[in-house]
Amino acid sequence: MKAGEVLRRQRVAEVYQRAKSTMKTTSVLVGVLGLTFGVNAQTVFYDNFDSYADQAAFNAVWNVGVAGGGLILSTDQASSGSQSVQQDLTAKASGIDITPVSGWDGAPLEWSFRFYDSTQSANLRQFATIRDNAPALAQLVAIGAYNDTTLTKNLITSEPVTAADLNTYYAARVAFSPGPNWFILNMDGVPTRSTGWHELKAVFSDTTVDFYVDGVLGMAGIEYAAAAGAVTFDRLTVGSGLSSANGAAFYDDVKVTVIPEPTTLALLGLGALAFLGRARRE
Ligand SMILES: [Ca+2]
Ligand SMILES: [Ca+2]
Repeated sequence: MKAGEVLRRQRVAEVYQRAKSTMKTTSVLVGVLGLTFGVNAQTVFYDNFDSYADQAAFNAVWNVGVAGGGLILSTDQASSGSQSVQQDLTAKASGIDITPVSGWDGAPLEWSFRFYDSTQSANLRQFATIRDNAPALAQLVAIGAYNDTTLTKNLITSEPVTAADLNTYYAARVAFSPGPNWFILNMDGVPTRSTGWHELKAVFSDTTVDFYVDGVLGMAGIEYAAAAGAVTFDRLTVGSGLSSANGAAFYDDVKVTVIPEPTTLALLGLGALAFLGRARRE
């Protein structure tokens, strides 16, 4: 179980105990627990690329920030259904504007996608991004495979990053201040690169972002915003827009969700209980 999940469950247990000691009605407790356990992530955006009848249909939807004609709708690989999108060896990218959304401590913003890594024997330039693009590009966060060995952002060891490191670990970028630009996702226990599908994910709180590879923390607590709500993400892109002469990649299941934390939900639940209690007395 992930540390965050353990913490979450502990909080749920605490809230339950608090509610149990103060509330008398069983049905009310059920209501609190329903709120705590039953309310799931709010999906802001999801695309599995399975609904597009053809390339033109995909191009019509992912039609902003397009480079090199956009990604290729493909049935060669798929994490879900039968289709994904591919960036081949040439510079390609496809973007879509989404409902502007921010990450908060009480309701973290999760952005994830499935990434098909084709080779680790040579460096790739294959990644996806989430951007605060409007009214002007103010933040750009990327995750994927990168080949810039001039990046000196091994945030754990402070040692220079080598080509071998970049073949071993996925990389991420927080491009604008207060971010550190590119760095590698090499915390202990993080899955290393391998051929096949991987889930790459960023979880944004008020001012920091955590990165996950296949659900395992790859780098934690990277600053991305000067203050809570300062960054509002409004655009997603798949494909690096850079040539990737050493390997192609596929992208699938691009998702943006807001995850209300149990404490937030429990507070909402307790608020509702207080209201109910008052209503009953009156
Ligand atoms: Ca799919
Ligand atoms: Ca914005």
